[in-house]
Amino acid sequence: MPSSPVPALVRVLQGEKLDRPPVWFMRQAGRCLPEYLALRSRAKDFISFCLDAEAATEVTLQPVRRFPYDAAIVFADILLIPMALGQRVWFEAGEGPRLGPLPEIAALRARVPETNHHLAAVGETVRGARAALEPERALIGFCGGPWTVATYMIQGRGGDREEARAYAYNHPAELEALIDVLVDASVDYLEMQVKAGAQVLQIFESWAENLAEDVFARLVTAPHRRIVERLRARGVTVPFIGFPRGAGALVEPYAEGAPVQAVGLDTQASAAIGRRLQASHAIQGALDPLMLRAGGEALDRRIDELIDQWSGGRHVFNLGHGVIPDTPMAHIEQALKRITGR
Ligand code: 1CP
Repeated sequence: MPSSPVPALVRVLQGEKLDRPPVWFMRQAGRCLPEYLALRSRAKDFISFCLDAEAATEVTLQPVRRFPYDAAIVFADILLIPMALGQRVWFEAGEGPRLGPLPEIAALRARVPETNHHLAAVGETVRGARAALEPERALIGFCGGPWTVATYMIQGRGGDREEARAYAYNHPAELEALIDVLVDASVDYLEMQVKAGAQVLQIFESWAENLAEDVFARLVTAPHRRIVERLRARGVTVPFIGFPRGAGALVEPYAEGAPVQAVGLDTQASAAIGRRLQASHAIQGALDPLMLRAGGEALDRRIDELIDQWSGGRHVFNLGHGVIPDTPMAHIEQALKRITGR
């Protein structure tokens, strides 16, 4: 019986260097696709849309139908975890996420065993997407980094993270306890995604910037290490991508301290830092989403440059942050053609 091919993304994360980097884009599902917006306009609200497995499976698959991406990412959101733990979460149209008051840590902790019960629909989405996806394409599961999720829980919204950083200094014990709860819930949630068919896991630490070195080690690197180690102890073998966006020079101590197989790089990451990381890791990312939106010859030139500068090691082509909602489809097509030749 012929065995199914190992997707290019998984091969690179497991240690192979391929001639062309596999490619996917963060936030490729949802956001900019017209077929997403049509489906989304019929949903009651964003959270119920994420928890409608049939709709979420469809949205997961939409980008790979249109473009030659090497992976699909499950359609969900990092703020489903606070919702599962009992904090109110909703989305204000045109503004972004809003969260109700932060519950007592003990109340959040008591809900951890129920996480997967509340998020069972995401498991179904993963199962449905994996069943429909060609074997050559990988399916990526994800969670938010505990610090990033905590910033939303503390502030009740996005915006600058000053309030969350102030909380970290004013209430260090409470913050550690909150992060512990998020680590525990994320471990259960990621295990569920792998059992349902996720072949790669990414931790989105979108707000890793502006943290002092020791604080970064405690709030970002150590919790990521606990997540990966706990999943390994449960027999989970899939590769991890850690993405500490905004880490700057701290991305190197991060890569040493968090046992991830790939490190996501943001738009400011230099060629040199990427090359140093490639000695021990696969690297992913760095194309500015604004450049993708702008398109034109400069986009092709930058794509060639990124591929060239990191061709000596393991590289997963991606953006340095998510696709911007009003990115023209033609520019995504242009980028993928340049990267894949298709
Ligand atoms: O109205 C809508 O259609 C809602 C827009 C939307 C979408 C499509 C939100 C609200 N979340 C998502 C899906 C989503 N979010 C995915 C799956 C799709 C994909 O990646 O292709 C993923 C992986 C996320 C992850 C996510 N959510 C992050 C980490 C990545 C990043 O962009 O930094 C963060 C920070 C969130 C919070 C969030 N959810 C939604 C918004 C608008 C935001 C950001 C708010 C802010 O800027 O603070």
